[in-house]
Order: sequence, then structure tokens, then C-alpha cells
Amino acid sequence: MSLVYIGLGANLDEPQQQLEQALTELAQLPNCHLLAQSSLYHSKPVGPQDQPDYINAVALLKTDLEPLALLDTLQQLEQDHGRVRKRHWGERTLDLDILLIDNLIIESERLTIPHPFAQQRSFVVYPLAEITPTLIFPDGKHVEQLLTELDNDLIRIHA
Ligand code: ROI
Repeated sequence: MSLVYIGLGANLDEPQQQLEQALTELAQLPNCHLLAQSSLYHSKPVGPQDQPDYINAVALLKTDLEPLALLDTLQQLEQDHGRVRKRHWGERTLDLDILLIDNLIIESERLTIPHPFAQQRSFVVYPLAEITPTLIFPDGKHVEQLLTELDNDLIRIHA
């Protein structure tokens, strides 16, 4: 049984609905329990600026799935949302990134855990801290410390 943080992002085709539906789908996955979900946040795109703003959130899942089986499952969900990858760091209908798995460090062909950019992106760090203010990354970094290093450029969407 592992605890997994998943980052959700979307900026095409009613992104808020994409995220709300994806959270419902995560909650219904076999062998998984959705333990927590952050608020939804508006964020400015990281990468090319000529794309719509994003909606982002983070979910905490308890799962029996092995890391690569979970990755397959999340990629299938992305496909089900009609994900199209138009360009590198470009717009997308749904992005589901595995951010953290327990205190694991994984460097394999398909999967790098923790997610390589997790600590640098406010749209990951702020929702993570909302769910688990005491979170510590495998490298010893506290999420509370990361908050002080990143501008809060997000707008929280009220439920
Ligand atoms: N920018 C924001 N704000 N949110 C995202 O989820 C996101 N995802 C990405 C890139 C293109 C890097 N930029 C993003 O993959």
C-alpha cells in the first residue's frame, strides 16, 4: 500500500470540468482510495505564454498499484479525456503527474519520482501544502520551506 500525490492540470476544453471529472475518476479507481484533494487553482502557464491559463490541483491517493501500473492507469485516464499533446510544454486537456510515492526515489526510463520539477512550481507546491502542510520530500526539503521560496501567483477557486 502506497501513498501517492498526483498533480492535475488542464488548460483546454473546460479545464475546470476536466479536473473535477478527473478527481471523481481517481476516487473510483480500483485498488485506490482518494484520501484528500486540494482546492482548484488558476495558474499562469509555465512554458509558452501564448496558451490559456491552467487549472491545477493535487490529490492524495492510497493505492495497491505498483508505480508503473499506476502510471499506466493515469495515462489511460488522460487518453479518456481526449488528451492531445500539441507541442512540448504546450496546452493539454488533462495532465496527471505522479509527484511523490511514499518516501521513494525512482529513476527509471518511464518514471522519475519525485517529479523533477515539483519543488519549483507554485501550482504544485501550494496545493501540496494545502493538503499536507507537514510534507517532507525524500531529499529532506520541507514543503513549508518551499512556500517561502515561491511566489504565490495562484488564484484559488472557491468551491
Ligand atoms: N503551467 C501551469 N500553470 N500548469 C500546468 O499544469 C502546466 N503543465 C505543464 C506546463 C506546460 C509545463 N506548464 C504548466 O506541463
